[in-house]
Amino acid sequence: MAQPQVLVARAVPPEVLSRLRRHFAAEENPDDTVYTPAELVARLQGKQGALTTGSERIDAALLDACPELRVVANMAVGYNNFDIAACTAHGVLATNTPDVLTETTADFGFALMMAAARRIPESEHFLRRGEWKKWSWDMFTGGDVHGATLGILGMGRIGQAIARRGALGFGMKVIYHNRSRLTPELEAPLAAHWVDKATLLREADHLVLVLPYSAASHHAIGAPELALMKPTATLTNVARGGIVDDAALAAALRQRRIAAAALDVFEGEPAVHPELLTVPNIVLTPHIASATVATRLAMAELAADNLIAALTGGTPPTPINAADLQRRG
Ligand code: 8YV
Repeated sequence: MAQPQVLVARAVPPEVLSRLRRHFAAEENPDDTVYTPAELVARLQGKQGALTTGSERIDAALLDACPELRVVANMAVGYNNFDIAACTAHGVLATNTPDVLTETTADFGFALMMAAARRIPESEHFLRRGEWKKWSWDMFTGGDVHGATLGILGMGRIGQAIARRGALGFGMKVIYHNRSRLTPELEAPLAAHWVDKATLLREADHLVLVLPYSAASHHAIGAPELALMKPTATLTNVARGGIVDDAALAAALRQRRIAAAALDVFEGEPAVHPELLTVPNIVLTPHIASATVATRLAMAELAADNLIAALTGGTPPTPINAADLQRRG
């Protein structure tokens, strides 16, 4: 029987590619080109599966044009690049890569928050520019992290992992806002308190965003929300671009409405709002919160596990819409 055909839409670790080649006729992308929607449609012709990343949008128009597609395996936990309702309507299974990146992403979120609070990149730039001529008592004084109030917007797996670092490692008070409250068993070891969003904004010394992007979370942090925050507070986003209104954030940082920010994700990335590039009190990284060698490999392996299982009669380990597909019949 002919092997299923799949598109590996972006470059992945070579060992994962070798594994995929054992199961599939796999079209690769060794140059790691980001395909336009039209190129993606063209390359998906005759393919039953695709391994995608956040840069490939899978929507109704693409699915209409690729009728043989049966599974899209995202190498990411976030899947706002997928129209899940459209996938289900087209009978396409969508999968993602939860859990394997939780602790790595939490490490990075915490590191970004600390870098913003303690002004690490800002002071490093000053040193590299040769501006360090003498020590002064208030040179690059920032805000303490230990003992401060950590605010988390979006208390899923990664939010809880960041809360653990804050509560258990740094003696922070943890408050959070989420659609649903954690169970008392999950809240208790962190002494975490659910608060409404306005209270979270008002009380957090360090606010970290870890919620999924959707129409509902678009610009969840804009000028009105920034206006509620303490002038000494920091804001960190390791979730998705578009959750923060980048123009409003740049203005708030310039006016010192808040002390500092740290962003790993941007509206319209890889483009970055030009104002963010010129404010000093911000840490900017190119969407690398999950980027350790071990975790990127684990993500690619899990995406491959999903693709292989879906197209060879197995049970994909981390489906997104399997129950919806079953209901659809
Ligand atoms: C990915 C991420 O690196 O998993 C996610 O949701 O944001 C990152 O870990 C990125 O989306 C590439 O697919």
